Amino acid sequence: MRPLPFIGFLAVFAAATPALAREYDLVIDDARIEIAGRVTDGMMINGQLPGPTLRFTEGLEAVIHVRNDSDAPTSLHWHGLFVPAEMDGSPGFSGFQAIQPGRSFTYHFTIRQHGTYWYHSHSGGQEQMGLYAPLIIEPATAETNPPDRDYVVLLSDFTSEHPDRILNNLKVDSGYYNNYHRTIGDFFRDARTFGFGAALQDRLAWGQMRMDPTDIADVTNYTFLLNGHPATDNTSFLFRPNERVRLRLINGSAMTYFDFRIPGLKLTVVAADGRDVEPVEVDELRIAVAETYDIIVEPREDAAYTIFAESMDRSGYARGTLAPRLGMEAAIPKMRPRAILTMADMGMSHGDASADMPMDHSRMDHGADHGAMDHSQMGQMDHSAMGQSADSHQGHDISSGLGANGGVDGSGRPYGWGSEFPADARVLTYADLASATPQRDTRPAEREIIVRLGGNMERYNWTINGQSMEDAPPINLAFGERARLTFINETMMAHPMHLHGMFVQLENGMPTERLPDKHIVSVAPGQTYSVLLTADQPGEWAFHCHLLYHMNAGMMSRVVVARSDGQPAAYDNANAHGGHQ
Ligand SMILES: [Cu+2]
Repeated sequence: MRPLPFIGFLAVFAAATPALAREYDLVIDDARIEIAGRVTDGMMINGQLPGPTLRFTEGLEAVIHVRNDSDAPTSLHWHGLFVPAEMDGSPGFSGFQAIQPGRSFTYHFTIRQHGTYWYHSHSGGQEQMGLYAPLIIEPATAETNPPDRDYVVLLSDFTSEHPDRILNNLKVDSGYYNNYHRTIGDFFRDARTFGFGAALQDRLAWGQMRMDPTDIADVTNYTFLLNGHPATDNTSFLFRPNERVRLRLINGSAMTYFDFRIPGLKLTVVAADGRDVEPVEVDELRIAVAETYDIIVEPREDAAYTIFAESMDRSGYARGTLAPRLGMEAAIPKMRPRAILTMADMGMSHGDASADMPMDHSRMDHGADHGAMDHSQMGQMDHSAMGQSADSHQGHDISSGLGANGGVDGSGRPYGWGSEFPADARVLTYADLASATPQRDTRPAEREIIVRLGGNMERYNWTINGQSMEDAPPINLAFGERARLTFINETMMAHPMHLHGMFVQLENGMPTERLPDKHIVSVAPGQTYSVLLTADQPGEWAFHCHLLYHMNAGMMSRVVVARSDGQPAAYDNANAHGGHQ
């Protein structure tokens, strides 16, 4: 990455002034960014892409001065952090207002957790333009068995197109970036393999949903970056054989899921979304947009290993190298085929076709009540469902839906979500995650809140419970309330759902006290997942899909947690300590 000259500030690093605070100065500015021969009008933090890594220790005060030298209102949001609501940095929530050009804002809050997090702009498409960076927090007491090496591996997607233009293109034609539309040739191949009737039924069903089975990603044409560098830069991380190396994986992409592996090494996952989990050894993992995973690897050989993150739509990859010496390289794997989704991913049967198409029948009953859904009704959501208890989903065991599903047809083409993984690979699933520390709140949910994830592809509208951001009523929670959120994904895309300010506990089949904390829940296509939530962080919190263009096309709502003293939850940041200067 080579930032072109621009007017602005260089990095300013202030040492901690009060004994127990850590202070940072951040300057946001417009920037011309050139990566791999592509130039864009982007934005940067302290002239860096990604921005500077902020490091804190649990228990200390964070003081972060942000000055906006760019031409646009901006913001920084601390993704996954417990903060007072007015310090969360989401314009329009809890009284926080965007930082205007030429103005400054000081965020300050006590650090109440440790682990791997990141921060990014929550204004328009600025996250795509370059405003994202790692945020690492050390535990208050030293780790008992710290790794020998500790590296941040931040994955992201870079484009030379302006995010407003991308969203506009998608509004005009939701398939604008879908270079993988299936062809009439594919149809005849299906017809030969599955029979003409089955192939036709499948086509008709997709047409009625106004979706496309190859719609794995809405936006393509990205250059994928590892710590801001394209694959050709061979970003390297040094080790000595037999050392334990921690990689803090952060998916700071706007739109891209990655399948991550290091050929020749097992990955021991030790944290998810910043929270420690029981170690689980895998060959690879799929990292959703905005998730973080800490992994430990122990390379034994005096050899290079390729860090390989292929985008889920197989349009490219991010890559780095673990090496004993700089300049070494290992083989770069070939990208694997992308999966074709089937009606089974939606839990739908469609007449005779279900007998012939390569469906996973074990999952049909999983979505039984969706099976009765009229395909033509996709996109028209049940507005009445919100806030009501839906008995059919109560205690829904989602563990079966969290694995790698799908199969391979006679021609070897993978079908179904997650089916690109090799049969002999151990792939992390949500069902593997178990909290390393016992959950403090193990109460059952007092009520269930249904969260239907939907979309209308004719207008590129994405919705929660059938409504876009501007129309959606807030989800109101009483302080201290224990609730179950049940996500019902009625679309063909996975949605990485993010709740600000709190963690949710994913009901993944683990015992209640071992349920993993998550701040991103990637709900696979057509699946229903549920999470538990203790509403103990007062305020008005953003709740949204972390795919940037889904959020900006409506897939956002607000969760309001009343304060314990009965006062309104929303704050006015004119009265907050930070204040505009
Ligand atoms: Cu989404």
